[in-house]
Amino acid sequence: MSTDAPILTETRGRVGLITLNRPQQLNALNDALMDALGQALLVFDADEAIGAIVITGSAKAFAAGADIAAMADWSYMDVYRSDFITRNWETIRRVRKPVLAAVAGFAMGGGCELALACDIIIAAESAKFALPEVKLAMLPGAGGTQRLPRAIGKAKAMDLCLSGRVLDAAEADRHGLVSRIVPDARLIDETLALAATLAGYSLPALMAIKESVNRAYESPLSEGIGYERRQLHARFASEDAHEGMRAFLEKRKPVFMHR
Ligand code: CO8
Repeated sequence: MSTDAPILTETRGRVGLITLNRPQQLNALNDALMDALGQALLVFDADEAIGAIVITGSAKAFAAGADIAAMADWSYMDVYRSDFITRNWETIRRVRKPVLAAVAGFAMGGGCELALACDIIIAAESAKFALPEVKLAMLPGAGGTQRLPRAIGKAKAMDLCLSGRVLDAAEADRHGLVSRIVPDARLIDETLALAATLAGYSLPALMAIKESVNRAYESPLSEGIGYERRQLHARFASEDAHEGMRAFLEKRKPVFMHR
């Protein structure tokens, strides 16, 4: 792939790594980038040799939001007819393998929303999260008004969405927006190491856990518990689950066949 492509992809063992690559525009998320990102996610998701996916940006910006220059002249009819956001941003919701965001620098607007759509966010100490759309008289319309309250509660979400203020990594960690904070120099290595650990587990188990946690996010507790129980019962149909339990009892490392 050429180095002026909007994203770069590579594999590290069983981990697929996607790097957003518009550094001059602080990785502003235009259609070309979001189309390419969706495509890369689907390719890694379908690849038997990949168990987890990492999305990252540059040292200065994970992504500074949707591309304001691209959007400035669009009309209602343009975005309605083209199904803006739904058409390509939501591809990430179809990915069944774990997706980790490695965030350094700005994660603003759509950049913050992209991170929120990932399963795990690892933040560098430099990470800065904000939903500043209100300052443009827009709204966080790529999932921000829905995922942020579920992630950090209504009070904080209202504060951030209505004020557009910036949350530093420490505050983001305190409120449960991110999974953990690491020094900037360790961001990629630590995220890849975590992704490699996940990718070493049984893939069907990872997918069932991801589906179940997402169900908790989207349904009442009683429905979520019922769904989780069915997923648990289904684990007993998995060769890997029996291998995992046998290996524990035999005090050895399990050998997973991803079945
Ligand atoms: N879109 C397009 N270009 C951008 C964007 C963006 N979101 N962010 C930065 N850039 C460009 C700048 O225009 C600048 O370009 P140039 O060098 O040609 O002037 C270059 O990137 C570097 O940016 P700055 O000079 O501004 O860098 P600073 O370090 O001074 O500031 C900031 C960094 C604070 C991140 C600043 O760039 C900024 O405020 N950016 C905009 C942040 C923002 O408002 N994001 C939200 C966008 S709207 C959105 O994401 C909505 C998604 C939801 C669905 C869509 C509905 C709107």
